[in-house]
Amino acid sequence: MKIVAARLIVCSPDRNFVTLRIDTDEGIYGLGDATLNGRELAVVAYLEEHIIPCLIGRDPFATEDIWQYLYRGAYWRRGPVTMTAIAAVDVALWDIKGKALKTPVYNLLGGKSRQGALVYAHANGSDIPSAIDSVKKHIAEGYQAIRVQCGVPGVLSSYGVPKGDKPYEPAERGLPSESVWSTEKYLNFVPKLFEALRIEIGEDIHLLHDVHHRLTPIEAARLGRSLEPYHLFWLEDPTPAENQEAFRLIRQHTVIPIATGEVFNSFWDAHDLVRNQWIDYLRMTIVHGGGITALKKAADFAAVYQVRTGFHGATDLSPVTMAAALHLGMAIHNFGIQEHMPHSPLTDDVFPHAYRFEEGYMHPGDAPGLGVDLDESLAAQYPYQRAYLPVARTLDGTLTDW
Ligand code: KDG
Ligand code: MG
Repeated sequence: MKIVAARLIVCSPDRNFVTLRIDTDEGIYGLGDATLNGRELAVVAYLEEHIIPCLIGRDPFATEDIWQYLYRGAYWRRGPVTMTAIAAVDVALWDIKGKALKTPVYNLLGGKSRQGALVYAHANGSDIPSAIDSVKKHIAEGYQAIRVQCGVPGVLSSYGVPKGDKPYEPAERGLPSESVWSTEKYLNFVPKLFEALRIEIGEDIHLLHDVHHRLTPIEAARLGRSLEPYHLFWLEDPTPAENQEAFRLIRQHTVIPIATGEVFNSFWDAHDLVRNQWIDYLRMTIVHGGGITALKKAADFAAVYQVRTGFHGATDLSPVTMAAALHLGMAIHNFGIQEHMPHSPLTDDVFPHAYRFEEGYMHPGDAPGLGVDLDESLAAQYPYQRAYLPVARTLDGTLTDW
């Protein structure tokens, strides 16, 4: 079998998605997600100008060799644009392999290790009562694990909380909006949120929280310690992770489980975190971390240190990535949990898929390959629209981590 063509489909069914389609001489094609939120067209250019010409004529089964060719062969290693482009190729090739062998991708990665993938939903509210309502709504839908984000009194537009009555969506069309941040108000407020939640919903549901990289290590340690009575499933991105050593300090002060890695694009971003057991969950994602080939190795390395996976799964990761994450999550032994932020009904129509949610778990389905398709004529009705993630400033106007 040979690769005969590859092209990008860029569309915006409620939000932007970049999808790579690779075609073979046997009529089988594969899809890979190439969406890098807010920097979408950089990946399109990387693939169209620099990668696709090198793919034509290659054996699509050679996922390892093609990965190495694109990674080592470029000389310039790593970086989100490069690794997203490599991931798109890699995932499309695994899809082709599964379709050609007439089996779901999870069978090529070790077979099923579990019945389903535990997922966590996003609950949010502008204040504590509305956050509690949102959690109860998700419990009624069957979720057993729920991330909770809440408006902080005195802080305009907190992370993870929608501005209107539409579901929360991080990217906004137009130029970047600006939000305001106060560490002190946040640190004083969050324990009250989780105290109220445990009183209202009891002990059984897993609760998670995303700090979104906004604290210093010692502030994060204070937060972790103050949340210990509410036994969170995890505290996510407590501090930026470029300096992996920062997590040592957090670990010295609190036993709260720590998750990080959604912005990592190489396992080297996580190497010290994992081998020192400074984290409990690795959130690297298939689309930004180099694809199934790279994430399988990252997960296996993490398994040696009893670190489990918690793959990123926000709406900016397309249904192709959701499917890839579920296939890999079904197969590896150290799967922890999968983020599930449902796509809009329109996005789901553009990307018909075999995966499904049932009673707190997701199932990748048993279709050959990844089990996701792309309705190109529907996608064509929703062209790309420039969109960005917001930026954040502290109360005195200093730009800070969003
Ligand atoms: O593109 C950025 C989003 O995916 C990110 O802000 C979502 O932090 C996030 C999460 O945990 O889903
Ligand atoms: Mg996050």
